[in-house]
Formats: sequence, structure tokens, C-alpha cells
Amino acid sequence: MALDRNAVPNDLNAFWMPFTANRQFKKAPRMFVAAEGMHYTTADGRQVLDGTAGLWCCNAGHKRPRIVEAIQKQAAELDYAPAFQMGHPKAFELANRIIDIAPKGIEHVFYTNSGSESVETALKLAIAYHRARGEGTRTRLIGRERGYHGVNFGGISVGGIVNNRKFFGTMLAGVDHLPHTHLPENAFTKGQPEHGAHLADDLERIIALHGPETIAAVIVEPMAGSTGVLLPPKGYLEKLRAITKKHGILLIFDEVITGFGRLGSAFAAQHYDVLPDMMTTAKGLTNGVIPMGAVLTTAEVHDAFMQGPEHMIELFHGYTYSGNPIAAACGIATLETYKEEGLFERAAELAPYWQEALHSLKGLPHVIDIRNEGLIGAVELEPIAGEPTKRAFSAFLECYDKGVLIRTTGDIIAMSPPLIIEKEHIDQLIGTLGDVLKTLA
Ligand code: PXG
Repeated sequence: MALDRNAVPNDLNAFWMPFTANRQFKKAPRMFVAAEGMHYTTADGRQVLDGTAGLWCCNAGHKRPRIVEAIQKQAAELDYAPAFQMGHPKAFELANRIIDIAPKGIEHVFYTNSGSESVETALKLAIAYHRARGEGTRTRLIGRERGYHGVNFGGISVGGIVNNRKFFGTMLAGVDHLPHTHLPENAFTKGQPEHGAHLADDLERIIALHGPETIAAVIVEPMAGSTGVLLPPKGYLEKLRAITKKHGILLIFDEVITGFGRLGSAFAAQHYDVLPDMMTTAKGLTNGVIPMGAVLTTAEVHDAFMQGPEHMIELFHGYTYSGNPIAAACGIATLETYKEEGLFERAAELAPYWQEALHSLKGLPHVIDIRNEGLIGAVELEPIAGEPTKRAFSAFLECYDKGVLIRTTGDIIAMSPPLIIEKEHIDQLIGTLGDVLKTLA
């Protein structure tokens, strides 16, 4: 049956779509009009299995009753409260609930509205923290090649994805990058790779180059998602922690993807048992339903600001929508849903099945690597010579037509399904991808 993707009444011209091939899309639109549980409904009435939890954010799946109800109720009760110099109870309640599931040692929550804003906030906090303690020379920031920390200027400066950086000028000064952790000898490793802990030693080289007293923070994704699922080699994060600690440098984990159960623990910091000074979050905090992010910090970071006259604002930073009531209500309902349904534990339980299913694709045409951890996975394809990204994008389109949603980044296919996924769905997702790979040019 021919698909009628134009079965929507609108002109598509006005909306300039983000991170999208606009002209390709508008010729053959892919529109979702409804969602429930593990599935989207398309404008042409088909069910599409959500293999990506939206954009790695709908960890509890779609149209969850508790979340829907909480948002409806909150909108009718208190729609907005000023975020500065005023409060409302749910923002405090949510902060406490986040701290309840956060690693021991993380004690404070600063709200934002997205992962990108969480990153900007954490970077600013790092610099201001050192200044508040009388170490104002610590202003340099260190990120990592292939890192993704959102799209604002701080985030693209410490980020390491060339297309997200090269169009946008000089960015922040005083930024260095660690090498990425993608090593060919780790190909087809299940879970954390054996090789590569030594890559963290490069931090010592960067520190020696500039002097530790100039460096504020190191920011990394504990598991790099956007670049195509790169796991931290065994011992790598521990080394980063030891080196940063030794030199008085803050360590920031960007947990925008890994937060809220993706790896089978609430946070990657727990999964890998490494405690950073700050964690950036968003996405799964509200199940992707209402925009909200949060930076989580230790007491040490927070307390450094709590000085001077009590009537004075301690931190000149925040957003109109920080801790927005509807977002806060959504966050509380989301965390309740995760807890009630044991979704983080479920992710850990399903991880071995997910791993074997993914690795069953080894040997199919074009497959040059497969990586996985928790309920996240990537299948890397050999690019078509001279036409990078085309092969994976074709796989994405084919899968969509066959009723499953995957993501691609370059020639890497990434999947991160809602944590409510059933084994049958895993079979369908991986089975469909396998069928598509067999026929792909
Ligand atoms: N940090 C990390 C680690 C992320 O993955 C952000 C920050 C920025 O979050 P916001 O909310 O500003 O988008 C992200 C976002 C993909 C994909 O498919 C990944 C993200 C967003 C959209 C798509 O790779 N990551």
C-alpha cells in the first residue's frame, strides 16, 4: 500500500526544523500524531515501534496515565510561579526526590529547561565555584573529542563533534579536549571495553601544559551517546576522577542521556561507581514530556556560594522557567512511575537479552562494530565511499517504513528504547533492522 505522508493539512514551509534535512523531510514528511506505551501512530495511521525513546528521553514510554494526570492537575492549580525570589512546593519536592535517587554525596539541584542549559549552568558554576573560593585563575574547561554537550556556546566549545562546531566561529576561549575513546581493537565488545583506560592519562599532559591552577573543570559524558554510543573503557572514568581530584579540578558528568535508568541504575555515576562533583541532566527527568533539566551538585560546590550577607543573591544565574510548576509536577510523576514500575531495575534485567539481540547482527552486510550497555546500543556501518551518512540514513528510512524507529548519527545506528520494552519488541526492533541491513545497498 502506498503511504500518504501528506495526509496533514498544514503548509510545512514556515517551521524550520532542528537537526533535520528540511528539504528532504518536507518532500516526504514523517509525522507522528499520537503515542502510547511503546508505539507512535503516524499521520497515515501506522504503528511505529519506538526504538529510541523519542530522542533518548521517554524512558517510561508514552502517554503514561500518572504523568498525563499530574500535568493536567497542575495546570488547573498553579500554572506558573516566578522562579526568582519566590517558590512553590513542587519544585522543592522534586529536588528532594532527585536527591533520593542520586549518588550519595550529590545533595543539590539547580533547575534548567534542557540539557544544553544544564551544561551551560554547570560550566558557569564550575568557574564561579573556584572564584568564590579564591581561585579565580581556574577558568579553563576541558571536554573531549566526539563529546556532545548540547548546542549552546559553552556546550559546543567543550563538545567535540565537528559539524556542531565548525559553522559557529571561535566559541569559548580556553578550552582543551581529551582524546575520544573509540579504539578499533575494542570492536564488537559487549559492554565496557577492555582497552583504553590510558586515554585518561592525556589529562595529565593538558594539565602540565597549562598549569592546574588555570583549570576549572573537566566535562565528559560517562557514556557518550550522541556520537554513536561509546562506552568508557574499564578504569577510564576512575582515572579521570583520580587525576581531577589530585589537581583540584571539578569533574562534571553529562548525564543527559545516561540519567534516569538508561544503563540500569538511576545514573551512570552509580552504574560505574565514580562520583563526579556535578551531573547535568534533562530528558528522562520528565520523561521528555515537559522541557526540564537539572544540574546536580555536591554540598561542597553548593556551599562555596553560601557566603556573604544573607539578603544578597548568591548566584547570578537562572531561567524564567527554572523549576516551572508543570514541569516539576511532571518530574514528580515521572520519578514515581519509574519507581512504582521498577524501570531502572527492569533496564538492568533486560540488558543481557538486549545485548545478545544486538550482537546477533554481527556478520550482516556493512556492520563494522556493535556496542551496548544497559538499554542502549549502536550498530556502526561501513560508510558508502564518498557518501558518508547515506547508508545509515537509508536504513533509518527503511526501518521507519517497516514500522520501527531508530536514530542515526553519521553511519552509526543508535537505539535506546523506553525501559518498558518487552522481549518481543526487542525481537521486532532488531529483526527489522537485520532485515533492512540485508537488503541495503
Ligand atoms: N548533553 C548530552 C550528553 C546530550 O546527549 C544534551 C546535552 C543537550 O540536551 P538538549 O535538551 O539541549 O537537547 C544532549 C542531547 C541524538 C540526540 O539522537 C541526542 C541529544 C539530543 C537530540 C538527539 O543523538 N542529546
